[in-house]
Amino acid sequence: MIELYQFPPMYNLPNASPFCMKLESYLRAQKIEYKNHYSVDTRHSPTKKLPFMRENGKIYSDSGRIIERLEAESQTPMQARLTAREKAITLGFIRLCEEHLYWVLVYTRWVDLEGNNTWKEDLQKGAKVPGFIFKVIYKALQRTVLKQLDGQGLGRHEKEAIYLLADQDLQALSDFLGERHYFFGDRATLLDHALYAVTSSIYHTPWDSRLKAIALQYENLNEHSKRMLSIFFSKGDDN
Ligand SMILES: N[C@@H](CCC(=O)N[C@@H](CS)C(=O)NCC(=O)O)C(=O)O
Repeated sequence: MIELYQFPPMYNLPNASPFCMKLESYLRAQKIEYKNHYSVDTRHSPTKKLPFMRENGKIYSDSGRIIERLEAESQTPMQARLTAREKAITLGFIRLCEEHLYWVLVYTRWVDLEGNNTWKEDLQKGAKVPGFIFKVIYKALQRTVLKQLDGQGLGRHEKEAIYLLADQDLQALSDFLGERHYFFGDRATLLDHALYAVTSSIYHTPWDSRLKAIALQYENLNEHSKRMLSIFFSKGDDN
């Protein structure tokens, strides 16, 4: 059985991390048995990021690479019915969600204090450490995040530009999804799992975030996020 190591649930979502959410809904969709271990400790992960999993004594990290391995081992891979073109589109859009739009979510949480941002307080509520220790940990984490945003490049733009870039991402995803329930066919495939994981995190942001206001303009993406949450976690109408 797979042992899944991921961050704890937050904001009435299965997870605070889109990558963890994507992997967990994939496992559920594929009816793969797993056991959850909630933790914020990234030290045992080969990439020092979550999620990671343990199977037969071996540890694997990176949601995308884990899914790739599970797909290769599966008798009924999720992506099998897609054409090469659909798989190519999937790869491009997943990169957009995870390597670009995700970073705007990170910026919204950790950097943009507009709209009564409660990220720090919300993290503190979930942390089981005294306030003064939390402050030190939070400062260190924020420093790391700022470095990552700078390295990725998004953090070097001014705020207006960052949200404009996110709007372009969401517009492209919304246009491509159109009126369909799923991107390809009548069942969710990997792109659906990657997308809802990021958009749900945006829609469930409890403060008045600029990113959430932008995303709410895309009704089909909001419906898609609710649909995926309700199918795989019996959640969805509470954002
Ligand atoms: N490509 C990785 C990304 C995982 C990732 O970025 N996880 C973040 C949380 S959303 C993390 O663990 N961050 C801790 C850190 O960067 O130190 C995947 O798909 O699993």
